[in-house]
Amino acid sequence: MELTPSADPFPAFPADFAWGTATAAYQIEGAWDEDGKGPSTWDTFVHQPGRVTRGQTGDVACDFYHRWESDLDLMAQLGVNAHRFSVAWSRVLPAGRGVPNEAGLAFYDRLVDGLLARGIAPYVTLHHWDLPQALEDEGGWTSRATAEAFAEYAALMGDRLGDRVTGWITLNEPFVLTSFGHSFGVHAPGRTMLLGVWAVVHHLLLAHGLGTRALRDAGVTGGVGITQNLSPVWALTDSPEDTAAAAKLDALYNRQWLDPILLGTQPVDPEATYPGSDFSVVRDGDAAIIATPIDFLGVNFYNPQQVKGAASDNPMGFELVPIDGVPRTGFDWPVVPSALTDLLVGLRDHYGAALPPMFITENGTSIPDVIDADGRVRDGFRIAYLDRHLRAIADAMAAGVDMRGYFCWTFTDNFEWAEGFDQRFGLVYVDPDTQARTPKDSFAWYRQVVTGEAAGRVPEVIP
Ligand code: IFM
Repeated sequence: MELTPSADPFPAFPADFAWGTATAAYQIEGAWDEDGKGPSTWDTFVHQPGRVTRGQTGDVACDFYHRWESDLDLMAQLGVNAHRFSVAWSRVLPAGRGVPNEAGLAFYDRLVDGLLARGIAPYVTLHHWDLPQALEDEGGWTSRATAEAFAEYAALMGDRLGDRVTGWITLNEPFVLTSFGHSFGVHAPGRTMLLGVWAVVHHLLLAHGLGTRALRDAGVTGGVGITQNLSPVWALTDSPEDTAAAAKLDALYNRQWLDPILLGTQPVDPEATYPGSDFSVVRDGDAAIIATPIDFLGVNFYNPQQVKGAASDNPMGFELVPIDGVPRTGFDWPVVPSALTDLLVGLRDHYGAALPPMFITENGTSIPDVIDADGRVRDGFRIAYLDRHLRAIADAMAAGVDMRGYFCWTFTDNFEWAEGFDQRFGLVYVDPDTQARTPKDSFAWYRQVVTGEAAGRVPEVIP
C-alpha cells in the first residue's frame, strides 16, 4: 500500500529541539578484533552457522571505525545538531571489567570531539546489545555480576567523556535483548530460555539503576536516561479475552520496563509470568536502585501491536494479530503514525508527573532501496514515513507532551542484526562491498526538516 507525505505545511518545532540520527556500535563500526578490542556476544553469534541471513557478519559493517571522520563530515552536511551512538563495551573493557583498553577509549574520545567540532551534540548509549563475551561466559545477564560490571563500565565512560556528552542512555531496548536474545535465541547471545528469563529482566533493570548512579557519581554534566522500545497494544475486539490479552502484552512490552524505573513498582507477577526462572535474584534495596530518578526517557517507536486472547494452553496469554489495511515496511511492519501520538499522550496520561521529558531515540523504516541509473535513491516511502511520524510527534506536543528531540534511525544503511545488510534503514545508502556512500532523497528531505527550512511549508523531495 502506498504511503505519501502530508500536503499540509510542515509544523514548526522548538528552536532548542534536538534533531539527530542514531546508530549502534556493532551495526556500523566493524574492526571487530582490532586495536585490543575483546570479542562481544555479537562477534560470537555471527560466526556461528545459520545465525544471520546469508552468513553475513558485522566484522566490517560500515567500517565506521576507520571512516568516522568522513562520515561525520557527511553528517554535518545533513545539518543535524545531535547524534546518538553506542560504545562497544568490549572495545573499552575487553574482558568486560578490569583493565581498560586505551586505544578503544581514545577512539570514543576522538568521536565525541569530532562531533562537537561539527556542532553536533553527542548522545551516548552504553549498551546496545553487544555484551563482552567474557561476561557472557560467566553467565551474562542471568548473573548479578554483569549488572555490577556494567556500573564499573559506566563509571569508566563517565570519567572519560562526562565533560562533553549531552545525554547518556544506559541501555537500548532491554525488552528486545531479553526476548530475541534470551527467550527465543534469534539474536545474540542466542539463548533459548523461553519464559525462564526473570533473572535477565531483573539484572537489566538493576544495571540501568546502578549505571545511572555510577554516571552521576562520575560527575557527568549531561542528562541520564534509558531507551525503551514502546508500542501501544491494541485488543482485536472489546471482548474480555482480547482486552486481557492486550493488558498482558502491554505489561510485558511496555510497563515492566517503565513502572520499576518511574514508579518503583513491578506490574508483572514474576512467578506467574516467568515460570522456571530463578526468583532468588532480587535483593532488598534493588527496587530503590532501579527507581533512581532519570533526566529523560528515550522512546524507540516503529509500529503498534495487536493481540487477541490465546488458547488456554498458550503460556503467553495472548496471540499476535497482524494489523491489516495499512502500508507496510520492508520488514513487513505496519505503518500507523497516529499510534505514536497515542503512545506519547498515553505515557503522559499514565505516568503524569513521574514521566521525565522524552526524546524519540529511534524511528525510521527499512525499504528495499536501489540506486537508479542517474545515481539517485528515490526513497519516497521513507520520506513519507518520517513526515507522518514527525507530524504525529508535533500532535503530541500540541497536546502538551514534553518532547525534546528526535533521532532518525539511522544515518547509514548498516548491519541489521539477524538480517545483515538485507534491511536498509539509512538516510545514506551504503554498498557493503565497496563502502561507497550515496545520500538518498530522504537525506535532502531530512536536511530541510532539521535545519528548520521545512517549517511552515511542504518540504521538497529534492530542493
Ligand atoms: O536496528 C535496530 C536497532 O538496533 C534497535 N532498534 C530497532 C532497529 C531496527 O530494527
